[in-house]
Amino acid sequence: MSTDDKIPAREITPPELYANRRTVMRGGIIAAGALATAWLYRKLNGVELATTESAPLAGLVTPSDPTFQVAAEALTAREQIINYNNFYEFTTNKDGVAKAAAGFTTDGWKITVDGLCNKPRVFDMDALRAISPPEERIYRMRCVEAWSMVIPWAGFSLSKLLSLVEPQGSAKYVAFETLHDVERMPGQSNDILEWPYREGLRMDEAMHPLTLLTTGLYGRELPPQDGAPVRMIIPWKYGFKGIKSIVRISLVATQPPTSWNMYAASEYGFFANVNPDHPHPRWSQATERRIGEGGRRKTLPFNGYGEQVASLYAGMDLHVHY
Ligand SMILES: Nc1nc2c(c(=O)[nH]1)N[C@H]1C(S)=C(S)[C@@H](COP(=O)(O)O)O[C@H]1N2
Ligand SMILES: [Mo]
Repeated sequence: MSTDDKIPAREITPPELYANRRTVMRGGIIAAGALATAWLYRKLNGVELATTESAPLAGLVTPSDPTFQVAAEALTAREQIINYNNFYEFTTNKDGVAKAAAGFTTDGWKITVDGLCNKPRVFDMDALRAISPPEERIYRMRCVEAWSMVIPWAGFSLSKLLSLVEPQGSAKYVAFETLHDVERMPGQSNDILEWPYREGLRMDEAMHPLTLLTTGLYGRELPPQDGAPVRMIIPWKYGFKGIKSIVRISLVATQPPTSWNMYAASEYGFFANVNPDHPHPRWSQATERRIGEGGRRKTLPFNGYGEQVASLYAGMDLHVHY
């Protein structure tokens, strides 16, 4: 992988090619920030597609635990991942997020970690990256709107960050907040959601090793449309739990308010575990459309991660705690 590896080669990245690039990538250390983020567009059948560039991730490693790369299906092409997004801070048009977010810069980004912990701390991105090398984790992601992708995310378990700040015994939940800055996120002038976007996890969910504090995809830093510079991915939950562009992580005693639950509690639960047996009030969750493929797939309980996480919900009625 060289830094002059320009756009056309990865406009559409078939999984085989990507696998080769990964092998090359792992052969050596790549300097962070070697390539400035840049945005280019091309037209495909009259549709503008972004070919958003971002810097290669330094020191990407393969996780030692193979259960962190559990998705057996083909990867979704990078071009599709970065051109079909939900990010209401920019636009509610999934095909338009890439363009609407193109000018978003993350220089000087900071994340405050506070609340019920012994060592509250503000992390800049260098401090965050110093916690752990990014691990490449191939995870399924399933949107509540019944589409799905398989994405090579990069990051490390949120538990590593939380351990550093030493949560107190009274901390039962973790609350997350996205940047609130209407100048930089023009979609926030629309009050469809109450800003900032908020999400939350129960402490045991937050500490689960699959829960990924995510800084990259396809071996590169997150592009703006996917939540630069840092977002959550909780692969057994619906996509809306994967809050983007995080500026605050707080340890709290009670279940925190969360954006989609505030918007319509009967439709979007706090837990939001992928559950084919629990339909959304307006549509089934039994099947999904895998972006880039024809036909539909059966949706799996806990999005296929039941072996790892079902025990977290033992004894809970999943139709009550949807
Ligand atoms: N801050 C913020 N985070 C967000 C959203 C959003 O609108 N704002 N959309 C969510 C939804 S509904 C989904 S499906 C995923 C989409 O992530 P992706 O665009 O990287 O695929 O982001 C989630 N995180
Ligand atoms: Mo979603």
